Amino acid sequence: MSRKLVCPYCYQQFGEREIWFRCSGRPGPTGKSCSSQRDERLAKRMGFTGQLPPAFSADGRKLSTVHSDCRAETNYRLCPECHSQLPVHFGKIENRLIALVGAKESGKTVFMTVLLHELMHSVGIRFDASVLGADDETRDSFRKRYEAPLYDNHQLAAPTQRSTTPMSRRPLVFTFTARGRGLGRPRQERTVLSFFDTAGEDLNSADSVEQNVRYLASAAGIILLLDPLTMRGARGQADPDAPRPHEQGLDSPVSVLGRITELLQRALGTKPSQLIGTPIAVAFSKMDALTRGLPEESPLRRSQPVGSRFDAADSRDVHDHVRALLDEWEGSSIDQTLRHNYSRYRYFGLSALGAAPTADRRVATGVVQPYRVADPFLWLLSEFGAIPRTKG
Ligand SMILES: Nc1nc2c(ncn2[C@@H]2O[C@H](COP(=O)(O)OP(=O)(O)O)[C@@H](O)[C@H]2O)c(=O)[nH]1
Ligand SMILES: [Mg+2]
Ligand SMILES: [Zn+2]
Ligand SMILES: [Zn+2]
Repeated sequence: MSRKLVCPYCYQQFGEREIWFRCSGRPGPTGKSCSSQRDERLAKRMGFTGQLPPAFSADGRKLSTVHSDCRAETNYRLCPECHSQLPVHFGKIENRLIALVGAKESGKTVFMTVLLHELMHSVGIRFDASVLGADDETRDSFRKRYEAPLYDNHQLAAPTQRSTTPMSRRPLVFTFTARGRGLGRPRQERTVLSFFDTAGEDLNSADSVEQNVRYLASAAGIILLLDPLTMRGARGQADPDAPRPHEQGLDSPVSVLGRITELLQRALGTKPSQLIGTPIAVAFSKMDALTRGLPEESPLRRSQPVGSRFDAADSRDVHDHVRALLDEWEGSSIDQTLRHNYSRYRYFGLSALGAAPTADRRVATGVVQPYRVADPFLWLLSEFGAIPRTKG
């Protein structure tokens, strides 16, 4: 059995047996220890140039092995491709990568920050789940570069730069652990989350398309974030006070979806007659700018679900409502594209900030008040059976 695993850092697929190890660097039984050096592979692929004990291949199905040079035991397991250290129990537990994609300025960075913050706090409590950064770099960089600026300084990050340097290509990797939906004994379901904070235009330039293709092809689920304020029909209905995205240079949701669909078909080798099987959550961001124009009874004005199961009926209501809105927003071709190319898709409407930011990119009220920000993610998890859902 050579089950295909996917590295959450470089998205390369490999069999469990192929997993590498890194020497612990501690002295072995004879007192000999290996010295640290730069790992060229890690430097090239992930931009990490620090000194580390040597990497070597061994039987990757084992959780630990002995390094033949120093005879010391090690349990640092590595991706054979990029030499990143793999999360604990990698290969022994389900690893489901969730890919987040969307055009530039669609709200990906803010969404990812608020989603993870919510998962670590209120949504985590709701599902009795825990979310942890899988490595030091993720823990450090999430806190410093994403969470603190938004939650402590109430400042939105500058637009994500195109990932030209390898370091900025390193995704943030988290493990999400919750009690699964299994019929018998409750079991812990673990999901590895890998967020590659793409700059939207990366999906255009040829050099970075390759990593994006692997990212999409390896994903167990996709969250596609679309900015309704870039749609002509929706702009007319938006709050006059809400800052509008600049009109030039931004891709319309229809063309973003079209390009993602092509990339996916190519990456997965989908035949013309086949539908793409990867579940895709099509989420409209910045809904705070449109709420006032929605009818009173709109499910997007309801308070968000709070139960300890994914609310399937509520999600259906939102899906149907958004589909109806697409007609008004002049986005019917989005629905056509999804219907003709995907076997599982679901619409969402959400707001990561809960209100429009100020013109100088600050959180208007000083408090981040997300609305339905976790719904797309919870839907995907419920599709995988990793969290329970209500009968809907
Ligand atoms: N009204 C509103 N605007 C938002 C929200 N989230 C993001 N934005 C706006 O969208 C801009 C781009 O967001 P960002 O996350 O940097 O987009 P990215 O380029 O896709 O990573 C931000 O500077 C905000 O002005 C939201 O929840 N509501
Ligand atoms: Mg960004
Ligand atoms: Zn890797
Ligand atoms: Zn060694």
